[in-house]
Amino acid sequence: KAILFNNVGMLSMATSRTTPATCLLSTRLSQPSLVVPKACMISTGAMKLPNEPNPNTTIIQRRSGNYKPTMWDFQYIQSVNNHYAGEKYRERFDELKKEMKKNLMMMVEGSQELDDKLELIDNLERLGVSYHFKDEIMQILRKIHDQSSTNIAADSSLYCTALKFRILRQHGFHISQDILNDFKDVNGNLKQSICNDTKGLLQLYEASFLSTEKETTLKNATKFTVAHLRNYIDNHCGDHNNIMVSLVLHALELPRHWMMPRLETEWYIRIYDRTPNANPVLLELAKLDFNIVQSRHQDDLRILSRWWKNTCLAEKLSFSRDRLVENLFWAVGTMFEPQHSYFRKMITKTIVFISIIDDIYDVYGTLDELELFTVAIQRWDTKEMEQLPDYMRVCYLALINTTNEVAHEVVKKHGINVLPHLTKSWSDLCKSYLREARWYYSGYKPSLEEYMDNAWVSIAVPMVLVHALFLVTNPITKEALESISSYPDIIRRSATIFRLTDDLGTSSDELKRGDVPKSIQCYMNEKGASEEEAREHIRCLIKETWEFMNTAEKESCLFSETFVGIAKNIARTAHCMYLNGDGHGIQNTDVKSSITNILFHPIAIPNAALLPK
Ligand code: 0FV
Ligand code: MN
Ligand code: MN
Ligand code: MN
Ligand code: MN
Repeated sequence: KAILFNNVGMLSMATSRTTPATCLLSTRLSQPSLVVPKACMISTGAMKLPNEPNPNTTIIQRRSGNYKPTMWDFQYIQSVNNHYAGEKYRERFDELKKEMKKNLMMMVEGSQELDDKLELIDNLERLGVSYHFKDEIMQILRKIHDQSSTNIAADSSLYCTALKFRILRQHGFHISQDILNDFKDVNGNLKQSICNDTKGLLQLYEASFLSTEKETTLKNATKFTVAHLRNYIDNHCGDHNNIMVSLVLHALELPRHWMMPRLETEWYIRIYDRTPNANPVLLELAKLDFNIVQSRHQDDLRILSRWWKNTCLAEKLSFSRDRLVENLFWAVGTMFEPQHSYFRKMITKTIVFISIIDDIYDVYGTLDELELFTVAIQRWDTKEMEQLPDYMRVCYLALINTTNEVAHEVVKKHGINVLPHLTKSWSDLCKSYLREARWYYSGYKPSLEEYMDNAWVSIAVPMVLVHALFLVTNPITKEALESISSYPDIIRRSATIFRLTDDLGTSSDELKRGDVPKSIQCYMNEKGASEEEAREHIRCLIKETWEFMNTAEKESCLFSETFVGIAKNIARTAHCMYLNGDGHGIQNTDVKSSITNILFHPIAIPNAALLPK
């Protein structure tokens, strides 16, 4: 039986629904011969379908991602154990934590310098241990905030002012950019006299990324500080022992506000170790906590890898990315604290399905199969499995199982059935995937606006965040439930940042294997711009979207701090994953070493320090 596609391989959803028989054909391997149009035969490395059928069948040529196998196999993952879950470490940790708490409590009423208080809080956050001292930190900050609104210290340094601004704003206190007015000249520009104050400039640089849309002082501060900090690096290059050089280089790569928290911690522990006058209690506490948290992530990973093996998805859909460890890394980037293990496991499973289903749409599936799969997802019914080719069938049922597992958890906890919200988020995602596939097969080149209108959905962040919302929100309010289906601003902005950073990192490879033009290419087509100009434009859009996100955060009271943190952290993890190309699919060495440092290698702690006092 021959199947004829129309010219561009298009088959509308309506057609496939009314005449399912037409669609079935390309997918049934037992069917004798398939006539495949040219559009489906674009191929870099043709692949055969699994369970090769009888020899009369024309094999559909499919594209290939040429993805490498995972770098961490099942046996290795099962053997991973850093031993920091042990009792002796717990006891030592508790001692250190108690001591730190005492210091912080003294600081609430204490007369320490403002710089010292702010610096300690900044270090606690950077070293990844502030989650143990939330109340104490808020008490200290509330005092600082109250004092700063009654007496304005005119002689504060740029360093202290910028640090205070950033920390207070990060914690939701109202603080105006006008606090920086002392550092502006009569024309309203930042004074030239600050341009040799590297420590102050660095803090101002970090503070400037908290800008909302309309805060021009802060926005100008980014440009000003970047120029002067680059200058500083040019004058000190090769000075590897200079901590300030390391700090500036690191900050210029990504500002604090855009950094994945665990990666910042792993990096900063090594810097803090080299810092003269480092607080020894804090340093040991940070190292120990890092390793204890890592051992929890290793527990997550061992459990997930048994689940992953058991799904047989890597084996049955061998064309797709086998990236379990990377997928957990995304989840860790989103929420690392040890108590959120269940969240991480469920989010990792969800991301596993993104990696696979995205590859089905982008690489492996024929357009007919994709139409079918999209309908099946919209209907969300196990009966739909009959219509699907073997490889999709396994994935479809596994997806339904995992999604049901999330819904089951929520109904147990809150008595609310969120399954319709979860399935809608998958349906929206698959529709956006299909739209891209249709563009690809028809050779259509969207404008940047038209592309982005779809691409913030097709990056899958809205789907992930809908799942995340239900997993962390307690109680789930009617307002949150009602607003979620239209994807509020905080979700859209996070998704946009993720999409744009993903395009910067992955589009070169995607175009080589055959894909729709991504944001960079859309802009080039539309404006006749060079690739470098387009990339610069995308980088500006990312900065601008962060400003929108900062505004949305200030204004949004609909969602918990935890959820807003997740939305920001997923974008931050994307910044880190795509900093030097495609860290997720291609497994570049930077991301490999990041993953190794976060998930596998504990930080060395001198043994002596662990002996009970
Ligand atoms: C996207 O890859 C993908 F599958 C990722 C990044 C997995 C993790 C996703 C989230 C945490 C939301 P790819 O670059 O192939 O995506 P596009 O959309 O460009 O095909
Ligand atoms: Mn860095
Ligand atoms: Mn893709
Ligand atoms: Mn895709
Ligand atoms: Mn991509």
